Amino acid sequence: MKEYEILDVHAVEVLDSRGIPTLDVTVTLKDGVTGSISVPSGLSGKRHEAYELRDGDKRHYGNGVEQAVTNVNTRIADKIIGMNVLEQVKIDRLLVKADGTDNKRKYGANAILGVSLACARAAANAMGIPLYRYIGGTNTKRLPIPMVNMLNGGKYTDNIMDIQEFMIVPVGADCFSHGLDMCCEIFHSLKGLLKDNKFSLGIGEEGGFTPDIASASDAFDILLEAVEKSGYRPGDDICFAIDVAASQLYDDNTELYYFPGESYMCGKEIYRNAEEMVQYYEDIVNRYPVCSIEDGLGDDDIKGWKLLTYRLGDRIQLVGDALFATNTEKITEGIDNNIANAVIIKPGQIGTLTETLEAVEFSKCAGYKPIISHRYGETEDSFIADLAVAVNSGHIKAGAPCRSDRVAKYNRLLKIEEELGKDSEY
Ligand code: 2PG
Ligand code: MG
Repeated sequence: MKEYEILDVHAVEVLDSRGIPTLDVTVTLKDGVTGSISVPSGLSGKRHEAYELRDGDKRHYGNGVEQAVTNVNTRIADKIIGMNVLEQVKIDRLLVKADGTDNKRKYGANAILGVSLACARAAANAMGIPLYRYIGGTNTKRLPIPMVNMLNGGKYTDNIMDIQEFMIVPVGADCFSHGLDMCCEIFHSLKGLLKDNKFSLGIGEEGGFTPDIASASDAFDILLEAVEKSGYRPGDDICFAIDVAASQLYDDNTELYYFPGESYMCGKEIYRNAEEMVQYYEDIVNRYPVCSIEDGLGDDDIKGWKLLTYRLGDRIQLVGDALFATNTEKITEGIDNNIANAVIIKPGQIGTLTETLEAVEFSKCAGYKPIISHRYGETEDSFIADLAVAVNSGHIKAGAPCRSDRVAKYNRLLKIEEELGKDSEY
C-alpha cells in the first residue's frame, strides 16, 4: 500500500472568484501522484456553519488566509503525513478530533476542507479512476438536473431585487447536456430581453443578471418571456426555482421580513410576517411554474417553516440551506419538526468530505432530496460536479452559464456525461 501513503500536504493562498483569498491544497503521495483542490467560500447565512478562518489583519481587509495555510502546512501536515490516503473517514475523523472545537475554529474549516477534499482527489488519481467513481463507487450513474441561475439580487447585490436568486430548471430535458443547452439559450434570450427593456446587463457573483427589477412577478414575467422566446414551454420543459435567502430579510427587532426593493418601488415600507410570507409564496406558486423555493423563511423561524411545509410541502420542493448548513444535527431537527423536504449540500458548510457524505445519506434516508451546491465565492475547481454524480444527487446548483468559476462545474458534468455514455441517467 506504499503508493497510497501521504508524503506531503501543502497549501498556498490563492484568490477566489471575488478576488478574496482562499486556500489551494495539494496532497502528494509516496509515488508522486498528487491531488489538489481550491476551497470555495460562502457569504450569507453562516450562523450555523463551520468556521472559516481568516487572518483579520490589514491584508485584504482582514480576509487573508495565511493562518489557515500555515495550519495546513504544519499542524495538519504533521498529523496526516504517513497515513493511507484511501482511509478518508479515518483522516477526516482525525482532523475533526485534532481541531477539537465544535465548529472547526482552531484549524479553520477552510483549512480542514481543503485537506479532506485534496485527499479524495489524490486517492482517485492514485487509483486511476474518475473522482466521481472513487467517491460514489460502482453505482454512480445519475447526472444531476441543473438549477441554473438567471437573475441575482438580495442583500449582497446592489440592485433592488429582494430575492437572492431566480433559477430555471430544465425538467423536460432528455439528458444533462440537453438541459444545459436549453438553459444557455434561455440565458441569452433573457439578455436580449433585458437589453430591449433598457435594463442593465451587469452580472452578479453567481453569473446571473442584476437588473433593477423589484417585484417577484416582474422577474418571473421576463423569465417566462425568455423561456418562450427560446421555444420552450414553461412548466413542461422549464420550471422556476428561487433562493429567497430569507434570513437576510429577517428583522430581529420587528420579527418581520423586510423587502427593501419592493418598499423602494412602492414608496412605502413592505414588511411580511411568516404567515404573509407563506401566502406570498402560495400566490407565486399558483401563478408561475415554480417547483422549488430555497430558504423561504429564516433559519430560526421554525414555526414559519412548519406552516410553509404544511401549505406547500406536497406541491413543491422546499429547500433548507442556511436552515440545515449541511449539518446532520440540524437536518435531524428539521426531520423531527417535519419541515422542508430538500437539503442544500455544501461541503464547506460542514468542513469534511465524510461529514458531507453523511449529510447526503441522512437526507436521502428521510426522503429529503440533496442538492449539491456551489458557494457565492467560487474557484475554478469542479469538485462539486463529481460529488453530485457520485451521490446520484439528482440536482446541482452551480450558478449561471456565465463566468468560468460557474461554467467549470457544467463543463465537468458534460465530460462526465460523455464518459458514462449510454449508461448515464438523468
Ligand atoms: C446560497 C449560496 C450560493 P453562500 O445562498 O445558496 O448560491 O450562497 O455561498 O453565501 O452560502
Ligand atoms: Mg441559499
